[in-house]
Amino acid sequence: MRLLAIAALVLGLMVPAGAEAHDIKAGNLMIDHPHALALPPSVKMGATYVTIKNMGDTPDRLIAVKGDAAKKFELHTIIKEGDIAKMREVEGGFEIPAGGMLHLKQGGNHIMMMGVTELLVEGTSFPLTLVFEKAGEITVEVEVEARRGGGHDGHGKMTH
Ligand SMILES: [Cu+2]
Repeated sequence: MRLLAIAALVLGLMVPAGAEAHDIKAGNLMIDHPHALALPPSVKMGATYVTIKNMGDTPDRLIAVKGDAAKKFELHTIIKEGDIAKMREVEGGFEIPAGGMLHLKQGGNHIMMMGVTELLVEGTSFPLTLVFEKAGEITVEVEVEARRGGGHDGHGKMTH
């Protein structure tokens, strides 16, 4: 048992304490690990990431995001123009396929926060309402996490 635990630790498979409370189930959707990256107070643009699993047999869509932590939330994707990666708002939101998942992550699809109104400090959290085409509105608590890799996650280098 001990060996197994160590192996799991080495492989990064250990689930941190409290992780279960972090998963929110709403109808057929499982909302996993909503998180935002900490920002210096002078930075007013941020991003939130989340993984949404659809355990149902019909697709759903994340069509909008609402909250008080920023003046405006947009659903962004990244397009490549030559060597330059640019962020674009997606029309009609993101699909969550039946039996599949939507994985918003650094360097990929994300929830853009324009005009951040809250201080995003590591260890704090803020409520965010995800609006789904079928499942309706689901409010989750977004945890603010430290920026890894010295902030070179690619997001800051992108232009709108
Ligand atoms: Cu963006």
